[in-house]
Amino acid sequence: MKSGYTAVVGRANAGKSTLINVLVGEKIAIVSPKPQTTRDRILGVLTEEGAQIVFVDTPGIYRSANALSDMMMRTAETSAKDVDLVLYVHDGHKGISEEDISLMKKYKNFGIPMMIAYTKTDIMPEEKIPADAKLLFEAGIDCDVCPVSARKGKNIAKLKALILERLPEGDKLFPDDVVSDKSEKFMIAEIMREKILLKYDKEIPHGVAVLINKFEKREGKNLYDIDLDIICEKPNHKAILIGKQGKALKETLSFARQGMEEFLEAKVFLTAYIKVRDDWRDKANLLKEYGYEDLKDSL
Ligand SMILES: Nc1nc2c(ncn2[C@@H]2O[C@H](COP(=O)(O)OP(=O)(O)OP(=O)(O)O)[C@@H](O)[C@H]2O)c(=O)[nH]1
Ligand SMILES: [Mg+2]
Repeated sequence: MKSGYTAVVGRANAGKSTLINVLVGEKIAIVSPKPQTTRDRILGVLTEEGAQIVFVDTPGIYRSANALSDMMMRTAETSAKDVDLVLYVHDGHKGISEEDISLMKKYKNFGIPMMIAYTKTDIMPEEKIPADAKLLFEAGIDCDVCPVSARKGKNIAKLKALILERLPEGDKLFPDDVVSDKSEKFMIAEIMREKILLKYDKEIPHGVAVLINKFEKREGKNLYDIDLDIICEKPNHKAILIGKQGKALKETLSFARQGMEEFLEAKVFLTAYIKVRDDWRDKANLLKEYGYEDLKDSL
């Protein structure tokens, strides 16, 4: 059978996690319109008759501003090294800049087979696609460029077939029923963060971490009790998170509870506390406490 690891890399907000969710057919990573949504390396496993692709979702490339984003950039780089294929995701509707080309060249120089998923074709003129493919080729990026729309499901089967062509023959890497290397508890914290990313602006969501204190299924019931802390980095952020008379928080928690219920296919009883930990994104001990550890130390 064909099997192997495919690292999914590219700039922040390009559409990497959305594409993996569509390819795997399940939500393995959260998605938002804001850059730096994915903070960890997350495996998404697609198993089919005679084939298994292990997608490695990575934090998008973005300017580093603190110890957390430094760590995310290291994770993005390390994750793309020990794999069979690099799938570089490019947001087609943004055009192609010098920076895009130099980043693609950097990954190409890793010496691992590379392919480009040119995504978001649903929100751009079709005729731009061949022109951009030519531009890339002329710039020395001579790998396959597969135009796709993760949102509309366009060309996804073709992309999958192209990936499989490039993967080696090998044994199954994960059991058939495994779709991710992350736990349900991890996903619950991520869903909370996703709804905060969707609901609040500017630095607020980027300065939030979610810590699950309790994740328990009630005996004999399809109901989970979930208690969590929403950690923010400044007292005024806490005030914004709560909002006037607690309205913003109430709405966000209700939104998060619905997302958790869909994911768990069960009822959820959610309790959340907001805590301030000054500048936690620059404090090694707090990063560790909130689950952000350097990949090289955790592999
Ligand atoms: N129109 C359109 N939007 C898309 C498509 N794929 C992703 N998006 C949107 O692009 C935004 C970013 O998507 P993500 O999947 O979170 O992007 P990412 O590359 O994982 O981002 P980071 O984790 O921050 O690096 C979201 O608002 C998605 O809904 C697509 O095919 N078409
Ligand atoms: Mg992502």
